[in-house]
Amino acid sequence: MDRLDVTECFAGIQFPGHLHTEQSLQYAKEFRFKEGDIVIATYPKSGTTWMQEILTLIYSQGDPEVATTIPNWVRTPWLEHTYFKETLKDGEGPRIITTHLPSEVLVPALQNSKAKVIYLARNPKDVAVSYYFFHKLAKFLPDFDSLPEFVEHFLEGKVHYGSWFQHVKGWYMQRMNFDLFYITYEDLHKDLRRSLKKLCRFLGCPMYSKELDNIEHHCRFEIMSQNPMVNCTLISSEIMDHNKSKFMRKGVVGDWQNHLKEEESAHFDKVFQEKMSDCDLQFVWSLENSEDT
Ligand code: PPS
Repeated sequence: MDRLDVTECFAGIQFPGHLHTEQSLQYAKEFRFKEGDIVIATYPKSGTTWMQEILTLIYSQGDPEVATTIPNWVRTPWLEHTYFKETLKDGEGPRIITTHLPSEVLVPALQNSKAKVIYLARNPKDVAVSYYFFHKLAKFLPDFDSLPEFVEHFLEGKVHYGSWFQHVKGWYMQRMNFDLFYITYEDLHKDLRRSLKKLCRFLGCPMYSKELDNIEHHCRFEIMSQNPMVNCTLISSEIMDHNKSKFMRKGVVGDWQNHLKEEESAHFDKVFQEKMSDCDLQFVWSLENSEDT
């Protein structure tokens, strides 16, 4: 069942019909989390795959065996996907569950659970650019003629998985209600070692420095982009056209500067200020001057 051209609407949000059905989304909404479950929650293109790899490596104490032999969608399955039920395993370690669902869908299930949530956010200009190129690669996402056209839809929240603004604010606001660790893609870039230590502390996983060295090494972009278990090259060209773009595309902070014109960036800033005015979140837009907004 490919359903590449189908759009599934759930909780007022559009999802690709490929791997998402009314039933799979409802199952996700009512999922019974267990104590010890770890949930990676992200808006698309925020570094989800990076976090999946980091958690895999934390729970293998830096040994790359699992990360290089088991696809990431098996070891850290997506809660809302049709295959989730069959894929989620009760293994020796904690169950690592990934989701792009917005907080409003999952809060009822999570607030009565003892699951730990890691929310990873990324500056929205880089998210938008990465997401645009992903639309070229992924045949289960709609076509857009140009980046400005896509950015307009993105700013209005009229893209699959909904509004970036609502997603980030919605999850961030839940940090008082359950065990939630908020971190950004840019934090991982700026100081991976420090971010790993903070994550390990949150997860209650003491780590030797040699193990941290190994985790740092194996989750580098250069290594991950060559790993078929995460770089999506195992996915057939009927579902992803690997000639159009790469899943592990650039992996940098500030690539938007190569794609958005000055006036497009200024318009983006204006919408960002308006939509984020009720929130104290800061974002790093480039690492050259580490300018926070
Ligand atoms: S998805 O489809 O939502 O699961 O995509 P997601 O994994 O969230 O985001 C993909 C972007 O993350 C980049 N990425 C990395 N950057 C730096 N280091 C590492 N190790 C890494 N792994 C993934 C990936 O390249 C995508 O960003 P862009 O900007 O398109 O390169």
